[in-house]
Amino acid sequence: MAATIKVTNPATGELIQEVKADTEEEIHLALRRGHESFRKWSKTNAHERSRLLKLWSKKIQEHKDDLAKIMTMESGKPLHESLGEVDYATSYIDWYAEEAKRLYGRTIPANTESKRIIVSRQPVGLVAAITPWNFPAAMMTRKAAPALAAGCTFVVKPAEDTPLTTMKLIELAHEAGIPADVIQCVNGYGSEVGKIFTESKYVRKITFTGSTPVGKLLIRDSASTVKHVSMELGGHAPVIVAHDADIDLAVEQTIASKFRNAGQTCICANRVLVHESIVEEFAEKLTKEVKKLKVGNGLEKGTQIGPVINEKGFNKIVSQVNDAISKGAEVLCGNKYNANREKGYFFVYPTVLKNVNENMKIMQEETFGPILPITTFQELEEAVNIANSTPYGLAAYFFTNDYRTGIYLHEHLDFGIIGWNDGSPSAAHAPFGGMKESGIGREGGVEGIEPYLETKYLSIGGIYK
Ligand code: TXE
Repeated sequence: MAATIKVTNPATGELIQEVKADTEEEIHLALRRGHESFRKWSKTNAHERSRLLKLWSKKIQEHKDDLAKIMTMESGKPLHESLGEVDYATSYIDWYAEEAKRLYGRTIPANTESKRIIVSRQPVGLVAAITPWNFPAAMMTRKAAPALAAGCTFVVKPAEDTPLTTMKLIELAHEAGIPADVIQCVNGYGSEVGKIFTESKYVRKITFTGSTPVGKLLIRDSASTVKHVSMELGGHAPVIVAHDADIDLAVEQTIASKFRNAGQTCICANRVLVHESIVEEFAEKLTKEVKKLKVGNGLEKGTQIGPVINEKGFNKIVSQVNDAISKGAEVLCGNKYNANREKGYFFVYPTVLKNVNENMKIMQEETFGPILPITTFQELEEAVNIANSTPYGLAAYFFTNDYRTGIYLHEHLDFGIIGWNDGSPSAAHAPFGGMKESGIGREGGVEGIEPYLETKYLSIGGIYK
């Protein structure tokens, strides 16, 4: 295993910090500690776990500015987005601090007077999480908060690009009084740590946010010890703009969905399907607004689009744009870059493409960059078929003021999250997650604690002789 991980600023390529990569022995030790502390933590009463989670949330809010700065430096996202992410991250802790107190069981009427059946919920055990770089705070708390609330212990491996935000969050959890062995961070490279996590007999659950290919590997490797798995994987969100849509609203919300975090969001708009009768007006208004977006270092005031995370991400974006252009796509704006492979920074200017078709990679694969392809449809059924035609099923959006169109689309789109006249549907109180190859399980809402719980029942006999 490499001894250190170099964390660089994607806006400048400069080294921020070298983080020690944990050795195999250190990772095994962390897992053993997590396993050994499970009995005590799972028996800590729910109100106490709730109290500690609330203290953690409070600590994070007290360090909001430092955390946001670290996040912007290591991920590249604009500072105002990092500040927003800190709030989003604590909203999960606040939500699950309350849900911790609502882990109800039930009684089942028995088929004889002398018996009672009581169903109770108990935590699954030690949880190992692997998180991505695009939301280094929220993707961690969205897993840690329900895990701790349920009574599980938790070990996280953050993405190599962005470990610093996570390390700070863990430090704050300990300062808040959550025992050191109950929530831990280990650092290392994905495939190496992933192997240790999946093979460990101590880990009872793997929770992952990242790419679909890695998710598939983790599911496969978790089978050897029959672990619980939660997977939040890639997306390829369609936006359907019906003929009767409020075009200004559709433009505003599509931009909000697509260009946040430089398009590196699993639920961001990835392809826009516009009714042919309004495509000219939609494309013109959208392009006018997209051209105004300011690209720059996330720490500079006014920046709306930061750099993309790294060279691998940059290469994927450029290859999708070039593929689309070579197959006939028209560039309405963008297709411009400020990148330096030696220094290690990669800015992609927001790009709008028209005349795209189903044979282009951009219409089939997740882009993870600030590129928006526009195509047209005539009948709603055609739009639904295009929307459902990829292996992904995470988020979909549509714009219409006709309730019949809205209900039809809601019922026919195979996606876990649907925004109707809404480009920002995520919330701690809603069940986030995807269908098909976008994942398994839900995070957030009352559903988000379920994957951390086992169901157990007790059958009591001999009550009346
Ligand atoms: O993902 P990876 P990458 C998508 C998006 C992006 C693409 C590639 O399309 O362009 O994936 O991004 C860890 N065993 N998403 O390369 O590799 C890794 O260390 C165990 C969507 O960054 O999946 C990091 O912590 N773990 C997504 C995490 O997986 C492994 C967010 C994500 O990295 C591993 C990120 C292995 N073999 C990317 N290999 C979303 N759903 O929001 C890597 N990792």
